[in-house]
Amino acid sequence: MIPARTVIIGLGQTGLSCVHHCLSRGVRPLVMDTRAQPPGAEQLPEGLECYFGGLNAEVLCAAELIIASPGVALATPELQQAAAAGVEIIGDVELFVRECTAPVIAITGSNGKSTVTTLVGEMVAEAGLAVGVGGNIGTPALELLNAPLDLAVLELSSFQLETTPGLRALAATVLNISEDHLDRYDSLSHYRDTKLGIYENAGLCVYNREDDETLPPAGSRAVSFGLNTQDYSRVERDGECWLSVHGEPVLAARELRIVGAHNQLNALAAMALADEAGIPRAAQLAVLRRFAGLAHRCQFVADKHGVRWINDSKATNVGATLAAIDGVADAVSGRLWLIAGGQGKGQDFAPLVPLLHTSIAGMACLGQDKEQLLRLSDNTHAVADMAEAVAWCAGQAEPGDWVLLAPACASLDMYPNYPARGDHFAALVEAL
Ligand code: N21
Repeated sequence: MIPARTVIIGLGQTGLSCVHHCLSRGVRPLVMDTRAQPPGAEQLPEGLECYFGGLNAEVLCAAELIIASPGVALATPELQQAAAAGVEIIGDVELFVRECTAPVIAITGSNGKSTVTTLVGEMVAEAGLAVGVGGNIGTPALELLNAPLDLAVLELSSFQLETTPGLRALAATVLNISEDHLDRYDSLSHYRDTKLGIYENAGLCVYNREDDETLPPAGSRAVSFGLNTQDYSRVERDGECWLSVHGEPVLAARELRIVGAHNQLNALAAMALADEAGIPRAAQLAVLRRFAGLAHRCQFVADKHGVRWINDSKATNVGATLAAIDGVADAVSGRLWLIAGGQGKGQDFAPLVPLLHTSIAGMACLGQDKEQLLRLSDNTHAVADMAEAVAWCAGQAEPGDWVLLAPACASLDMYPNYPARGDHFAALVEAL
């Protein structure tokens, strides 16, 4: 039951999905957004009460239920006041899990969650089941309620997990933990603990054997993946590396089209989750053999005069940038040029330093926090924007070299989101 006095905070695609859900359950919600002209406002049905351009504490404290956007921190004073007044605050995913009758596979982590979510979704579909894929990628969770489902596969951000106490996943994973969103969390451990919330009441916890931060609580039913473990792992057969399950080789690693050790881990995690959902191995392997990767995720853009340009705009944190560089390292014959910068979100960029001294020939730095990147080493170069970054790299690179956009930062200082940043980069490269 959704109470009559329900307030939705934060519009956009997710906020609109909450509005439609409430209306379909006979409740006319009030809509609030800190932005004066929130995206999606023009799509609101006529006659709904709206407060835009700030949060109204008085209205919030008088509500029976607040559905808060992942874009608004629970630490916001007006929300804290409402919480203190006893108002229940949940997110859109909580509304979803309260009504979803199908089992849920839940995926979080600092990096790889979209890749694993997509892989598992395709595996379930390949097995002939009706699957809904969404959450933090693609379709808002609530829109998955519109069709009958055998299984839901959800990518969940830490912000969504904060407001989803009712999650009871069939299987849940924290793929890895590295620094991110320290503008919204006071410490890495706070960020990690929020992510580990995905394991609460999960039927199976799938964790990363090589990342202690992903360990589920003692007593959990759990299985691990890793490059050197006994569960979902790798073995060598006839001098070749195979993905293996309980010591049994199932797929030669070279059959994967997505490259790098981190993508082998992503594939192993996907198999572990799909196994728990009863998906036949053959369906899993068919997907692993054909999946070529997501847009803006180490995506090949063009070869221009012998220089190869790669778009990894989705690298919005340092961990993703490290994985991208590691992933392309084997293929790069010449030198590697990096384009990075944007909103650093309080991250420590120091893990990039060893690479700037070895595999990275030079780094073009742009955006709000470029000064932090410029300081890291001598081979950094300040640019005003993406056009200058592409021009500088084009001037430096020689045939055989690679240029990688993997910014280690959010794009929101310069773009609406990371896909817009990646599209702009690709257009500039195509025009070379
Ligand atoms: O795209 C990028 O370059 C960076 C994305 C990040 O750093 O990872 N994303 O912080 C993404 C989507 C994130 C957080 C939340 C959401 C959900 C939003 C809903 C509302 C996003 C922002 C808002 C803003 S609501 C309101 N006032 C970057 C606002 C709101 O300003 S992320 O993990 O009332 O979608």
